[in-house]
Amino acid sequence: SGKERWPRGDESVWNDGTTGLTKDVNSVTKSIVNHVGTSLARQAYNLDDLGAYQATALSARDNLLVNWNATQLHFTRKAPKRAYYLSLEFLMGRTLDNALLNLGLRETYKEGVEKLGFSIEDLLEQERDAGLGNGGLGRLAACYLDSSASQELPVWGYGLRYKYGIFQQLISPEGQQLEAPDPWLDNQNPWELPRLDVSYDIRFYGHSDRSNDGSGRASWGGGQEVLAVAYDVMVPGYETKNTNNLRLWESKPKRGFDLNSFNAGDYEKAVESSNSAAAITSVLYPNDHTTFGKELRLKQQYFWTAASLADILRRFKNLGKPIQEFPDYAAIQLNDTHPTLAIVELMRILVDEEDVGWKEAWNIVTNTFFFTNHTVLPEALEKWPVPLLQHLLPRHMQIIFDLVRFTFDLAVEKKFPGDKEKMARMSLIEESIPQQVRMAHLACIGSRKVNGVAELHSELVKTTIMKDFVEFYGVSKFGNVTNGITPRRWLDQCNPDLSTLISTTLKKPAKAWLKDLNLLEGLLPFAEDPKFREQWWHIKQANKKKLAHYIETTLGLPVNMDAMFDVQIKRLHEYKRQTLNILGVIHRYMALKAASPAERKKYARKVVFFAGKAAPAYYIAKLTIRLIVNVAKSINGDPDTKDYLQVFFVPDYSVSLAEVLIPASDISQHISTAGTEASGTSNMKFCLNGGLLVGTVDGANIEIAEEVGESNVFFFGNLTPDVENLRYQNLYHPIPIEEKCPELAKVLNAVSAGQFGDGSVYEPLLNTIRQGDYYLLTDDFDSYIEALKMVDEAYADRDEWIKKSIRTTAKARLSLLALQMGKFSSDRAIQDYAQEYWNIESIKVK
Ligand code: B1H
Repeated sequence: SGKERWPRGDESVWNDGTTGLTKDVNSVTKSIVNHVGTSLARQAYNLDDLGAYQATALSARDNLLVNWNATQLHFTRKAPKRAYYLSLEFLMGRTLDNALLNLGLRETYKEGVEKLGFSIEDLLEQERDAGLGNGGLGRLAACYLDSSASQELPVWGYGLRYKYGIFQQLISPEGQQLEAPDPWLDNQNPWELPRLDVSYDIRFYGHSDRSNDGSGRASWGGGQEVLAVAYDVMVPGYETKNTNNLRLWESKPKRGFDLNSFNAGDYEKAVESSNSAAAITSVLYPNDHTTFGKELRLKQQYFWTAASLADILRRFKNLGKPIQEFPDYAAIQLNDTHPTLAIVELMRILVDEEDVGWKEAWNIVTNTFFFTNHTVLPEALEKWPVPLLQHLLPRHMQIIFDLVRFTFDLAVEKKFPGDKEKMARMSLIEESIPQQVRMAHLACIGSRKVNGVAELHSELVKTTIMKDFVEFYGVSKFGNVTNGITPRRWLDQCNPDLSTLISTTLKKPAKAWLKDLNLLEGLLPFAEDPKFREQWWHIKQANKKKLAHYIETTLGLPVNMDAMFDVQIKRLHEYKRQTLNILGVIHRYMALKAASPAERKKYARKVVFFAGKAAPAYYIAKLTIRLIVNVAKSINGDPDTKDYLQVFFVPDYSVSLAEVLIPASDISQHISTAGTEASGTSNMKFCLNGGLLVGTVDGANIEIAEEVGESNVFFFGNLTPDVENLRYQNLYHPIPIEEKCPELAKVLNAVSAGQFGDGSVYEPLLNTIRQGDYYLLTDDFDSYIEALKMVDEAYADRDEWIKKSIRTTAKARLSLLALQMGKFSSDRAIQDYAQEYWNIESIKVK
């Protein structure tokens, strides 16, 4: 038949040779020792924690590999419809602890490692974070991978293997953010498998020649070719054999170096082009919510989408089905507009290479893709200059123009005859100089469905950036999938003591709640049990101590343990309003300073924590960091107030740091200007760990309050429908700040006057508030201070506070849907996508 039979040789010999899982302590220690000697070529007598971590990781990896292989084989045989999650960011954090937990081997490895003379906690600390993302969008992708595998869904992730992830943040003595590279691969990465056998040629530049047969086809040639090489990362499900795959692409020069130049004796030029090939995946762009129109970023986007699509198509073609059935076997989710070129690339392949007619090709495309929008902020909406696209991807630019002329514009003209303004608003091309391609419009017209990430946000998508498209397509194309978080990492792993308390209290089969967060509701009656409350409080105290210890060892400062811990951790951005928080801190400090020692005793004791990175070119955000650091310096050094107020800026925020900060929080801040934060996901993580929220009526805060109860969320501030008017007022009819918000005016004047170091440094930041006040600090300051007062009062009643905390955890789950998952679990979110969007089903690997 010409087909080879697999396996070669004797099948029983093959099966016999397959290494089994390490199931007991004995096999764990054996496998670790074996890896120390063979994989690491080291010996017991000089093995440090790093070496022991590496050997342990390799041993755990062997287990993952067995499951991963079984899953890939099973899925290949069953050939189900699969979903592909295309994301430029996967913010995975550390892997070892998660792998052991999901394999059900955490206790076994703990014991094994101890027998070898190490502590598992120390080894876990050796691992570097995989920081391949900026913030919420990238972490969401990581949570979705965990949930997909845990629910035995055939979902693969596709991304880029950046050599350098999100930069390391340092803080200078003056309080300025400095950026250092993050060489996360320097110590080897045991969690990836290089697949040198899986690679694709990716073309850039060159020329596109249209055929003159009227078919619309063209051939694209010349230019530069770069090699995409696959690296696979295993994604284990929780308590299941199913282990999915995250495929990350690395760019490599196609032929080592340019032989022509080499032979001509120009060695420098010969390696130049190989350097430029390697540069494509060398670094993650550290901006979130702004687009810069840089050629290298566009190269990343095309390189990644083209390699991923080629891989997906090759897998489909192995099934031997007609190309028209592609959408029955593949659903492709676009994580924001970053992978939008995939739509154009699939058109190109179908039309130019697969001989599919234009109309039919468009039909296949629009049944394959799904698009998630993550922000309505105008500065974040991607646009690419036409000349740049034309130069880098000449064929794709032709296809986009053809879509405009032959497909989209015709349909719009037919639906809204003569409405030139609407045509212009909806066009894929913005008529600026130079012209620009609007990626959100392209993503919308090329997708089956478009969704936002929380109810309010999805409404805003429909009424603002996609308004015309809702009229055109009808509203059913536009949906909502509220974000979720994985409870495995964000409770069981990061807060093991609370996890144990919950498990022993619920008395269900051990940890059943980790797969069905609705079970947490069983905690509600225990809020009335004083003994349980005492345990709950003790665990929070212990977590606060861990954070305090971290602060003492990294910043060298003692932390007041007898205080409320107030946390704001997220990317630095004006819309997230860290500035409002620090100005509120100054306000509190000034009040404490003015109070007599007796009066001071009435204040709640408080420690305020900030953490987060600013985009390196975001001047105002960096100034905010500088203000926070210097305010912290002044306040922490003031003996009058130090028992009542401390402030810390914790440098180099990361997934691992979040795992320390979140379980330690009593209250956290989610205080974006209404209508600006699409969802937020840390808000859910805090609640799950029994932390209360102070926040604006924005993003997922709203749905969280619906679940945990309005009395457990401290809301303040203006509402979304009023924002536009207030902005207009602030810009065109400003009221002097002394009149509008005297308390805030006092604070700004104190900063200007140099109470926290040279005031002139902060003028540009203060002026954003004094002039224009786009993010409405002057409108929300008074109600913010009022909300914080309510927090103080609530915290003063310890028993009531603990009840609120317990209820918040218990209700961080309630489902509005008939699904057996907590609303804020990413398990629920992924089920929404699987059922309402992708149309895929679970398959259990036996
Ligand atoms: C979110 C981004 C984002 N929205 C551009 N948009 C980026 C945009 O590198 N870029 O070009 C990177 C990131 N990130 C966040 O997504 C939202 O602000 C959060 O509210 C939301 O929770 C999160 C996940 O949906």
